[in-house]
Amino acid sequence: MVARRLDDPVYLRNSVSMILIGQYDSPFVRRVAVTLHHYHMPFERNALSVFSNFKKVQAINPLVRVPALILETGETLVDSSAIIDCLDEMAGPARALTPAHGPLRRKVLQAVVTATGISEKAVAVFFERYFHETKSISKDWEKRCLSQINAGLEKLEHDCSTPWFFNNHMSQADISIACMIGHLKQRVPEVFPPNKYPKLHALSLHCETRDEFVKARPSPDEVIPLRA
Ligand SMILES: N[C@@H](CCC(=O)N[C@@H](CS)C(=O)NCC(=O)O)C(=O)O
Repeated sequence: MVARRLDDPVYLRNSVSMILIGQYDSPFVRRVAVTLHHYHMPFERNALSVFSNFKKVQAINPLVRVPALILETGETLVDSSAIIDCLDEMAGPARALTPAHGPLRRKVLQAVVTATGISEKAVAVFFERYFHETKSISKDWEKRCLSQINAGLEKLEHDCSTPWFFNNHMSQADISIACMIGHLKQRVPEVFPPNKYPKLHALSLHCETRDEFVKARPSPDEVIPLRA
């Protein structure tokens, strides 16, 4: 069984390909997976859950957060930005989805941090709702997070070009934004009525038909376990 092999420390040490840890319902794990597929870099995946597999994830990342990527050398990388930085370096400057230098690098990175910032706020809203009874949810905190998400989406909608976020160049901005939107639709759907953000909606549809996105779609079992 693949899942058992991937839990075996001996197998992990001797693995010949990279191993991505985490479920695709996380926008951070998914953007790493889409990037790996885009670069045609072979990898295996261990879809550990930060909830139901707490101890196993903690053995890989003390913070119990995903994604983590175990390299062929056995080295473990955590945090999607640090992982993608490494993948860009492996892909080389000609193929890298984040330009190596100059104004476009700054623009791509700024769009990416807005997208990942929105995802962080969406995770915060989701956890606030998930871990509290309705009467105990902090309405002030929820309202603050939702307003931050809305402002971030408005900024991205304003800056969004076509067919890619930056005209004719597919970049890490497109991947991070599309993964962020996919996660919003799943977890906080009320913040993304498609007609409110037509350019982002079109970008998301454009991305989601591509092979690298289809290969990294969350399967129905990649969901947070229900509360007892
Ligand atoms: N900055 C991190 C964020 C990762 C993150 O927040 N991952 C979530 C899953 S969507 C997680 O593991 N949460 C568990 C926790 O923080 O307890 C990254 O880009 O990788």
